[in-house]
Amino acid sequence: MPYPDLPVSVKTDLASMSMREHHHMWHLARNPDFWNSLTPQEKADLTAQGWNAPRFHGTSGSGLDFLGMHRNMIPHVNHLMAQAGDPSWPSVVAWMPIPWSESDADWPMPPSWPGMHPSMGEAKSPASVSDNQQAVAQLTDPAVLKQVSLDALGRYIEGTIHAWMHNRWSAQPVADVWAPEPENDYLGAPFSSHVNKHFWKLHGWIDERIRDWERANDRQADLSDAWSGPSMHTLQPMAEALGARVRAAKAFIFAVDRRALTELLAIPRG
Ligand SMILES: [Cu+2]
Repeated sequence: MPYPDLPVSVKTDLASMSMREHHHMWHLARNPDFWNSLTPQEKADLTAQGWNAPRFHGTSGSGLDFLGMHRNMIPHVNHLMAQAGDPSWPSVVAWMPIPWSESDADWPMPPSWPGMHPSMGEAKSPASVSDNQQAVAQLTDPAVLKQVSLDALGRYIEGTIHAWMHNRWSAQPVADVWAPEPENDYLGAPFSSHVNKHFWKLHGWIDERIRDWERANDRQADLSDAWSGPSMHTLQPMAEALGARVRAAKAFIFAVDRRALTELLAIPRG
C-alpha cells in the first residue's frame, strides 16, 4: 500500500495561491532562460515585488539559496502537521534511505504517461538509479563533505539528486496545471510540487545533508545570506501581473545538471 497522502488540512494550506506563487516564482526567478525572456517592463514589475534573484541557479551562492529557502519551508509545514495530528505525518521526516526500488511498497515510482518531458523518462529509467546512488554515496561521505563548501553542496544537490527525485516520483499531472485545488499536486513543477507528499520526504532528505555537512566540518551552517524571495505576507498575485509570461513558463522542469553530477562523482571518497 502506498504511504498515506498528507492530511487534507495540510494539503489545503499548501495549495493556497500565496504558497503556490511563492515557490513557483522563487524557482522561476532563478532560471536564466525565464528571466532573460522577460521584457524590461516585466523585469521591473518583478523587481518591484522583490523577485529579482541575486543570482541564477547553478552559480556561486545559489546552493546556499537552495538549502536556505527549502529549510525555511519546513517549520511552517511542521506546524500544519502538528495541528492536523495525523500519526502518518507527525512532522517532516526524511526518506532514509531513498526508496530506490521502483516497486517500493510505500513509495512506488509512478508510471510514465504519454507526452511527459524526456527528463521524466530519464529519471524513471533503471539506468539512472545507479548514477544517483553514486551521487548519494558522495553526498553522504564525510570525507567528501569536508572538501566542499556548503554552497557547493547545495548546488550539487539541486542539480543532481534533487532534480532526479522530483522527476522520478512525478505522476501524470491534472489537466490544468494552474488549478488551485489541492488535487493539483504535480511534483514536476514548483507551482504544485510542495502540495505533494513526496516533496516533504525528499526535501527532508536534503535538509539532513546540511546536518551531515555540519558534523563533517564541525561547524554550524550559515544560511543567513540565502535568498528566499519576498515575504509571503507581502506577496502580490504574480500570476495575474505577469499573465502569459508566467503561464508560458509551465514547461519549467527540475533540470538535471550533468556537469554538476560529473564534478560531484569526481571528488575523492574517504
Ligand atoms: Cu523548491
